[in-house]
Amino acid sequence: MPLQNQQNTPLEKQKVIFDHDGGVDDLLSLMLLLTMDHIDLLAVTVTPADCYLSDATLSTLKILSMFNRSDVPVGQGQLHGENAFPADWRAQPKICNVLPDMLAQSYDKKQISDLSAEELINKCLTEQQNVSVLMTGPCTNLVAAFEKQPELKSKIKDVIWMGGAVDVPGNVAMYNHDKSAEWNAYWDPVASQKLFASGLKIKLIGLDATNCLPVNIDFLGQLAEQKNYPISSLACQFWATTINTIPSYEFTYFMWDVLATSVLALQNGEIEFESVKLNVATSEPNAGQTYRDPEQGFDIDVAFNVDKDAVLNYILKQFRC
Ligand code: AGV
Ligand code: CA
Repeated sequence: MPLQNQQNTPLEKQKVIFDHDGGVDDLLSLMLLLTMDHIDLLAVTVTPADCYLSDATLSTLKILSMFNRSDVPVGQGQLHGENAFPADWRAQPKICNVLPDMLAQSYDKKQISDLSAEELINKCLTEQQNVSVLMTGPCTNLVAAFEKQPELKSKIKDVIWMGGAVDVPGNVAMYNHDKSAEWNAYWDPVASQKLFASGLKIKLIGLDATNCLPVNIDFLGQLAEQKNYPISSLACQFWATTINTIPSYEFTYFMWDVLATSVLALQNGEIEFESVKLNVATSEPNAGQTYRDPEQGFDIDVAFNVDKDAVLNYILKQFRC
């Protein structure tokens, strides 16, 4: 049944293109997105950043099948940013594909589009309007898409991006870096800068917002209590694979992407945004840093305050399926 508003006329669903980079929390984000009744998912595209493309594609296909969404095309990104993710991080989500529920899950390879990620994004934008783009990895695919067809920018309602760190330290620890950048922004700093300069309406969910949501055992305990719901059980297992990185700060796994995904549903002040003039550095020692630049910066809506309990309760509710 279509959603209804109070006048009983059908309410249009929010159209979304989801670009992710295959990490454990990217996969959890796809699951969360697929639980949202008010979302019309047009396509999923993969950035080969914090993952290997084949693993991330397989996980994506299996999760879509689990939710009976064999209609959603999957676009494989072939573009690579300047600063590769550590290989052991890229390999980490492989484990998701061999958890029993994922091993047993059938999938349909025919969902893989012949188009590249950026071409698939542009195809969707050509056919639709008022589209939200959710990105939980680097922004390379979207930037390539609008560089090819700038006229399609007008079809984008907003861009929700997990990326950046404004008033808090970053999470990049490299020999030629001063630790001021977040990884998604650092992977392809030039694309990050182009995204900010694009004129698109950008909602940035950076480390300022995500730092309050480390993966937490109490929360996993609550999720485990509802493990009779298959999706709660699987989500619990996915998060369990991230837990051996606790407790050192650099290696703590946060609910980065899941928070960004929640923005599509929690729009009553649970996640507070502030407009800030921001820019992106493109060379060392601070490549990818998203810094305040009152003179030449671009207006970006940055998430700062998060009602953590509201987010966690929302996730618990959605995963009861
Ligand atoms: O910087 C956060 C982004 C998110 O999109 N990613 C992981 C999330 O999917 C990179 C990242 C930062 N620290 C990490 C990361 C870690 N300890 N393990 C894996 N990836
Ligand atoms: Ca990610």
